This record gives sequence, C-alpha cells and structure tokens, in this order.
Amino acid sequence: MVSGFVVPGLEFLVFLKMTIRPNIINQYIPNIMKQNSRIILIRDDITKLNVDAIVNAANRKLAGGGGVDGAIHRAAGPELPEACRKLDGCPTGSAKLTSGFNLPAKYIIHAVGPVWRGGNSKESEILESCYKISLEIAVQNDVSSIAFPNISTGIYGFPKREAAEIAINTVSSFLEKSKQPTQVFFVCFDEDNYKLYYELLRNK
Ligand code: AR6
Repeated sequence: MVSGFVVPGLEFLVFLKMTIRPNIINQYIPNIMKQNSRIILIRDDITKLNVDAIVNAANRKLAGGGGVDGAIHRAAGPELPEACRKLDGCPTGSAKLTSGFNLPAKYIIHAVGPVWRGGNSKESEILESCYKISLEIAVQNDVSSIAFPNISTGIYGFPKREAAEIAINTVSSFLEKSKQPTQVFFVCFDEDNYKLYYELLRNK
C-alpha cells in the first residue's frame, strides 16, 4: 500500500470499500480517485469485486486461460465456458459480454488485448480499442460501475507503463464525453502496475 497521499473524501472511500468488497473492510482503502471521483485505483483480486461489470483479459477463442482469465473462470464457475462457447470467439481489440455467473459482478466483459510484438503491429491502437469498446458495451448494458485489469500486461507482454498510459487516457477521454459509467476501477494485481498507475494518476 502506498501511503502519504492526501485524498479528499476519505469517508466516501471507506464507504466505497464496504460497498465493493464487503467482506474485507480493513485490508485497504482505495487511495486515488480522479475525474471527479469517477476513476478509482485499487490493488486487489478483480474476481472479488462487487461491481456491475468486471473486464476480463481474454484470448480470441474466449476459451479461458491463465492469469486473470483463469482466475475469472475459476470464480465464475462451469456455466461461463458454456456461455463463452456460444459467443464464437472475439476479434483482437474488441470485447463481448457474458453474465458474471458465480461472481459478485453481474457481468463479465471479455476484452481481447494485443500480444506485444515489438510495438509496430498497432499494439497501442488495439489496446485502446479494448478499453473503448468495453466501455461502450458497459453503457449499452446500463453498467454504472466497471473494473478493468491491466489488459495485455501479463502473458501478452505489453510494456506496463505504456499500457497504463493508454488505459488511463482512453478511460479519461471516454468519461469526459459520457455520464456512464459513473465509477471505473483500475484494478492492479501486481506491485509494478499498482505503482505505475498510482504515479500516473497522481500526476494527472
Ligand atoms: N485480478 C486482477 N488482476 C489480475 C489477476 C486477478 N485475479 N490475476 C492476474 N492479474 P494476464 P494478458 C493481472 O496474463 O497479458 C490468458 O491466458 C496481472 O498481474 O492475465 O492480457 C488469456 O487467456 C496482469 O497485470 O492477461 C490470454 O491468452 C494482468 O492481470 C492471455 O492470458 C493481465 O495479465 C492474456 O494475456
């Protein structure tokens, strides 16, 4: 946990913490909020969050896998692969919606990020598209609160700083133009990503 940054509205953050993950109140308090409190940075396991939708870092077959995809499939239960099969895959840079099944979240938005191939294969545009299309799907489905993992920064090897900048800029631009979603959580699992997001959001 990074400390020493004064955040306005701490009481609200504690309330928020209880709302999104009621079982573990004291483990952390989300500690950065931006864009009039609509962007919130937390370090947690995305499968535990009680939000309207969580985003999955999926593959084109929507077949499940390792990383956050594996964690989501384990937590959502056996109905999820069945629902994914019916979607018949998803192009890279796009996203598709399923129910959250056994998750606290109502929906899962499966976004397929780019594999990093050195930076000259439109990786940045494709990653931006993942965030944008996920947000569009959220709006179409009345999702008020959505949580993003750090798409493509694990097994797919996208450089973390560049990915964090793309994620933050894309979400910020979207929120400037759209009243929904009202809350966007950036959920970091590893320390590197958490520190990067913290630094980028604090300086924004
Ligand atoms: N909650 C939140 N974030 C997590 C969790 C979790 N429970 N577990 C890992 N992360 P990755 P990718 C973070 O590899 O790079 C799969 O096999 C992790 O720290 O999950 O987009 C798919 O099927 C990292 O920052 O996704 C695809 O084939 C971030 O999630 C492929 O991996 C993304 O890492 C997708 O690779």
